[in-house]
Amino acid sequence: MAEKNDFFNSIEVRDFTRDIAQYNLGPLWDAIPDLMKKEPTPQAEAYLWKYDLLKKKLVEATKIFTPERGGERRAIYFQNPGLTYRQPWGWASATQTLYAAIQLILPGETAPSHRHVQNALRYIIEGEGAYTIVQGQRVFMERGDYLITPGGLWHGHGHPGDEPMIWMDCLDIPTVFHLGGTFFENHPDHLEKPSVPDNYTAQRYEGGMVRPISDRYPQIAPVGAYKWNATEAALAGLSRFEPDPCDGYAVEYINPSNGATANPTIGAWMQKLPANFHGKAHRHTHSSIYHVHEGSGYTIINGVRFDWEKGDFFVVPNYAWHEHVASEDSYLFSCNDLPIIEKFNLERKEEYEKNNGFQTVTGEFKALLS
Ligand code: GTQ
Repeated sequence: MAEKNDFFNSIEVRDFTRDIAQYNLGPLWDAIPDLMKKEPTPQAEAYLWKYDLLKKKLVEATKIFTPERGGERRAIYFQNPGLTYRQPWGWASATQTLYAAIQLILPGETAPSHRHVQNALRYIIEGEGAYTIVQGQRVFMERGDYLITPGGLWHGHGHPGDEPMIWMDCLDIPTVFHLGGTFFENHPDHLEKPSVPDNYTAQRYEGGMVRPISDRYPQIAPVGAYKWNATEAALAGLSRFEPDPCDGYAVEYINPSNGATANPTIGAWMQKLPANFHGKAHRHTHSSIYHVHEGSGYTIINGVRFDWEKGDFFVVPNYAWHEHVASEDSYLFSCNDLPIIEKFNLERKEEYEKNNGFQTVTGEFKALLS
């Protein structure tokens, strides 16, 4: 080892490194341990945002941002503190691969229709009466619904109702940025006009387990909205049996015409953790962003305890040990980059062996309060 350090520290080697740097070149022998780590060491950090703070900032944003003035969506994104390398505004990443945000629309407002190659999903948190219009279909949103807008589809939002609505967005923006593949276009009309009946796809799939014969061949988005009632019923059925030791009772939203994840690049789950559930710790290559639909508890991430309650958001970075504990019956919505990770054949999983599968708590995360 001493010999290796002598080599790296030698004047000859340092001078050479400096010399080639002027030509925008670099030495592999210096860089390889950083370029190819033994296992994932993400720059994204485990982090948690309290709902009280998020809601307060969204309400403040209604004072400074209006669709007339801003021409866009009123969304505030989660900036992972480990991924701020494009300062001052950061690089809009919650995990290495995924962007997530919280969006508020007031009655009477519209968010203009546009389309982009990035895949998007929404999870509805509060309020009712607003719709998103995707490829000519108005999809009315209610708390607990999961919606998808796969890449390339026109989408805008409108709100004929009478109370503010809040939802979560998640998109593969950082992935598309790194792949250098972004394309974006505004719709020629401010808000696309309906061309099919309201809530068309959810009605076509109302039964859940059967598909219309016309969907025998895979469609991009045969279902636009996965209604809360159906998800809750699926979890009620599942919870009559033994829970998964790490994840309790969990279901994944899928595309019923091909069995793949509902959104091509972003996976999404709803999981139910019964009161006093204490899941075992595990880790996996993919990363996840969680939103607490209901309940309270905590998640230990790499030894640090993150307490959560209804509305909060938290990030489990790649390959971080994590275990969930519920104080009361809880529902966690989460989305993840597993489909991206799988396309590169990178998914690996490990169960925590020590201490019967439970981590030792070494610290507590102090969330920023409003
Ligand atoms: O509502 O269509 O947070 O296109 C980011 C990009 C929301 C949306 C975001 C978007 C949207």
